[in-house]
Amino acid sequence: LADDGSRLWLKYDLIQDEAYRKSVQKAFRQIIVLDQTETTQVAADELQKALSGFTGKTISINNSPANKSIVLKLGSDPRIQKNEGFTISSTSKGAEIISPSDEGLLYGAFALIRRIQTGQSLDFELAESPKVQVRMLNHWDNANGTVERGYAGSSIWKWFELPYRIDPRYIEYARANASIGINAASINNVNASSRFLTAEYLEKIKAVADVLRPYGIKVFISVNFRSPRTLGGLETSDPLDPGVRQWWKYKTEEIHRYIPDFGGYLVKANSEGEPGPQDYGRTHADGANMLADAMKGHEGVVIWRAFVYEADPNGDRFKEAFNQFKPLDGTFHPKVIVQVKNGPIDFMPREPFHPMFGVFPKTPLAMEFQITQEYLGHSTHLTYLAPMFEEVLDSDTYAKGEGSTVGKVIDGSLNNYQVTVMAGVANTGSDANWTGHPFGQSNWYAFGRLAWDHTLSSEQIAEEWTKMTLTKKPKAVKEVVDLMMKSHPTYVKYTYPLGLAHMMGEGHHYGPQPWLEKSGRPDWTSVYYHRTAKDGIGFDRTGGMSDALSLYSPDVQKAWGDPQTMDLNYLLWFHHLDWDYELPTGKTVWNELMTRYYQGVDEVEELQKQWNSLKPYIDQEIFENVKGRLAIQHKEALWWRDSCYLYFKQFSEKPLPVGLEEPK
Ligand code: GCW
Repeated sequence: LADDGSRLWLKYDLIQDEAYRKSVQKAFRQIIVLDQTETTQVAADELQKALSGFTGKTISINNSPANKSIVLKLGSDPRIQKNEGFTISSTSKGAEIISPSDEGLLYGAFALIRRIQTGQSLDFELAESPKVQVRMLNHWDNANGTVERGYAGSSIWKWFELPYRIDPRYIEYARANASIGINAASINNVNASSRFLTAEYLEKIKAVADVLRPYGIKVFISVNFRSPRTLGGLETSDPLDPGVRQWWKYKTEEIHRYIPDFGGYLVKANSEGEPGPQDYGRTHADGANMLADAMKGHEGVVIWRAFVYEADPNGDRFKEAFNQFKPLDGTFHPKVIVQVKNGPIDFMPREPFHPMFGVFPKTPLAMEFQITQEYLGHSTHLTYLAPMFEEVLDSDTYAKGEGSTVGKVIDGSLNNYQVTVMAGVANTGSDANWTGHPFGQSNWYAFGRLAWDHTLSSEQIAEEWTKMTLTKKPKAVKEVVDLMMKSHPTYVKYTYPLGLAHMMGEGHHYGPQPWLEKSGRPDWTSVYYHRTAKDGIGFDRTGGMSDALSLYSPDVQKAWGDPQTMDLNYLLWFHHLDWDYELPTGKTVWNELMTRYYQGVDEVEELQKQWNSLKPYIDQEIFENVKGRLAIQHKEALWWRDSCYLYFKQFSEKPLPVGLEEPK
């Protein structure tokens, strides 16, 4: 036994349960493709690979109808709501997959494979359609092969080899994404180099696009707003300048000569030093609309990020994006989508949902999640992110009354958006197992599943992934799922309990640095966020200097406005409280805070024990890999706990609650 994890969840090993294996073998003797396209061929090949692996018998692919087969057929069904949807009718005597598109057939094929791989009954009817149209990975991969906030090696894109050599991993990447319904990839960092728009790089990107196309994946490019100057030799990049507009028009046409089905542009502008329309006194809408105009006549879209803020020491970064973008709602070109991070600051371990989600009826908003664990322990700490994604998607904005969840904003149903997008910042890298931490794979998997259907439960996704990736033994599956479900709350406890945020080490964003007082910008320090003082802790956003809570609907304000009734996980995001303030738990703020830090460490110890008990059921290499990382996690949970305790104690001047031991 030695599994390097390179196959991800696509493990088509012989089914161990003999009776089940025989029934699969009997039901599916061949694969029939009635409509031959590159994509249906990919679907058939995948089914062949999977079923041959599951049964130990080679399954053939044919094109004339026969009994006991899996039939892939283009067609319609009233239960299919979207082009990429599909139905599967399966019995012990064969299955039929129907979709109006060949991509839908591919997704249907993977759905059938998933059913078998997770050992479910072969007698079923299934009808699925994706809830969101563009389900996308955002790579923060640079032209020099490094990955910004990447913790699993270097970029998977071998720019120096492309377009001449196609790394076989591109195909594995495409398979993995297609298997979870991801249909778009923005291949380079949003801190974008103009180089990606040169003919030299467009040729390389074309080669990648050609590999991904049969798997239903469209390529997007992140663009640098200053490109007309850096590449085109123009004197300005002003979006209202006719020469600049012409330049983007020509560039967009050129891209389409390489990639006719180009997905579109992703733009980070006037954010963290990146150039943008504001450099010329123009608005985000001016910039985005210019690019959308350049896209005229093509299917591509412009995804414009809302991750902007200003360094005002007396302001509140929480409100910046809202303030800059809210007045622009209704002024964007129909091809523009505004991409918003899940929370108002920056992918902190737990943030309240971004207030923009409640107030953008006229411009489609995209969700941006971070799959890579920038603030969540990189690839060292075991943190299953789906419960956090779920918490955001299920949050109620109350924009149109109760039930106006963020999920319904994103899928377009609340405001009738014409284009819908969910993006995740990728955690892929050149490591053999793609994500560094073996459980990092589950975050990639879960993101794709939730982008397809945000109503799936994080627990159900964990169970699927575990059965496909780690073990099928019911007892062990239960333990692994339990461990995964506990992991995010545990991480939050030993790092940022009670709604603390932004206390990580400067630059690398890994360990604790709550004492950080000076940085390149006032809102990059720690003290700006936790506001610790002799009189207490937390950022008061209920009025006064920051009334950020007022950006939410009255119902949300009510829910989060009162420390006695609110979800304590968001407490210090909105309230500055006296150390002795008594919480509804019966503990003071100080005692509750310390109790959570200590619980966090204890819970890591429990995770370690739980993982150790799984040894007989998990591949040895994966087992040892996770075990080693958990040991580091334990050491670093202590580091977080102890340094935060010692730091806060200087202000609270209080002892640890009874029963908790001083750090060694
Ligand atoms: O989270 C911060 C990161 C930056 C990143 C930026 C962004 C790509 O620290 O590395 O830049 O967000 O999302 O633009």
